[in-house]
Amino acid sequence: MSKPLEGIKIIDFTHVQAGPACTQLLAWYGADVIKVERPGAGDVTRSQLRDIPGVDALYFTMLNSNKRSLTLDTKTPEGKEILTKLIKESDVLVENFGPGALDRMGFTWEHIKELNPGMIVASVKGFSDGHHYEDLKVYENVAQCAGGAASTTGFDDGPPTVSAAALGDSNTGMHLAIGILTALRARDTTGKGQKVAVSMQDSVLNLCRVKLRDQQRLDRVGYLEEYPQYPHGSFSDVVPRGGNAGGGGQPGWVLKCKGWETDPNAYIYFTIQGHAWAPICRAIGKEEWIDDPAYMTAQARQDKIFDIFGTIEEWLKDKTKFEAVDVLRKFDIPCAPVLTMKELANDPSLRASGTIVEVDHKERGTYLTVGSPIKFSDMKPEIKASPLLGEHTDEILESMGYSQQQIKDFHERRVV
Ligand code: CAO
Repeated sequence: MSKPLEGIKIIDFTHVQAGPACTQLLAWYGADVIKVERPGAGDVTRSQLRDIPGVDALYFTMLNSNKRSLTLDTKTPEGKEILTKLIKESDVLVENFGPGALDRMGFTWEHIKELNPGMIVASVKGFSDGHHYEDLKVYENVAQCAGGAASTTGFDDGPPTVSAAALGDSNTGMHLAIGILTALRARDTTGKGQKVAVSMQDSVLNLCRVKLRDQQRLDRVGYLEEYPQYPHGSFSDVVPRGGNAGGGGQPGWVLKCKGWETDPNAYIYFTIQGHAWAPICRAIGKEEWIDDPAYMTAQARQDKIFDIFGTIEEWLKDKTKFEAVDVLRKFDIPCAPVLTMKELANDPSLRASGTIVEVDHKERGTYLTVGSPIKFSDMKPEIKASPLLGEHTDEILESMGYSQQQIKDFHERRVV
């Protein structure tokens, strides 16, 4: 089956998570992604948090599938020459080095544009160009703190908290992928490439959009009715941490189910959707609340919302999280069990849809990874193993016209 991005050649100068997540996505959909790595070392994640000695770590294998690996020391004159040639014959260069590293290597945007006017140069940085922190190096949690996620996550009586979801890394990579595809579409009509830049701070903030909404509401009215602080607690002048409250117009919370005393994940998320009030009352056996003026409107329920959650927890006491959801789904109530990574890894629906996939790797055997979360009616992305360090160096150099002797010399001089 041909893939939509077949024919797009990408120089993948990315490392760690933000950049690799972007190029992996493009590789799944058919782009030829050539991961350029330093000879002998490669992406630092190859050796970070290893579970099998001497074998590429899962951190690497789960973010670099479907790519080819070319080792190249781009600080040597011959390495620069090879990179120059590669730039001339590629469509996109993606990088997430620290600020200024590509320029220091001698490959400024102006120079790349001269070499290949159609080239799209896509970058991830911690902060945007011109930002007063533009010189900072940034990792995931740094971005979550700088982008507003940490100050608004967690509980009111605890410190700012980061999320396990990679809001700074993979999320930024996804934004960059959209930027690259947009620039490719623009090039179809103009013939010209362009520079695409995404900062981790901006990408986190984009996902924290509703918290900026809340800041403005707070500025105007002094309270936020969907937060647990309302109506019994107090508000300062900044958006507080809302615990597990729902972020929209429906109150929600994480509720205990049977076994919570020993199982830290025996919980469901329960949402009190306004128009589902009657079904909720029927589901939990509180029909008398349906027409009770003290309960029948969202406003009336507001000051006793945690008592209502307490009553629902009483009802949940003899039900596992799965049994509870099986009852509640019949009443059309938005809810879900709190699922562990172990449960997700073994979920038959996720296996069937290709969201959790098993991949064969030359050195580690089989491992699990997250496949494409985007589903297409005309394409089923095939998830292939990540490349070994330099696995495709010779074949890539050969295809660029280098002779066997030249390739041998490059190896001897550690250029590749
Ligand atoms: N050949 C020769 N040199 C190479 C090379 C190659 N193939 N690939 C990389 N290098 C060099 C670069 O030229 C650079 O050298 P100089 O600093 O001397 O110019 C160096 O290796 C890489 O520097 P770096 O700043 O990218 O690496 P770091 O480990 O110090 O920092 C990170 C890592 C992630 C903090 C930094 O890259 C960064 O801030 N990136 C932007 C934000 C980002 O993407 N962060 C997300 C990371 S995922 O959590």
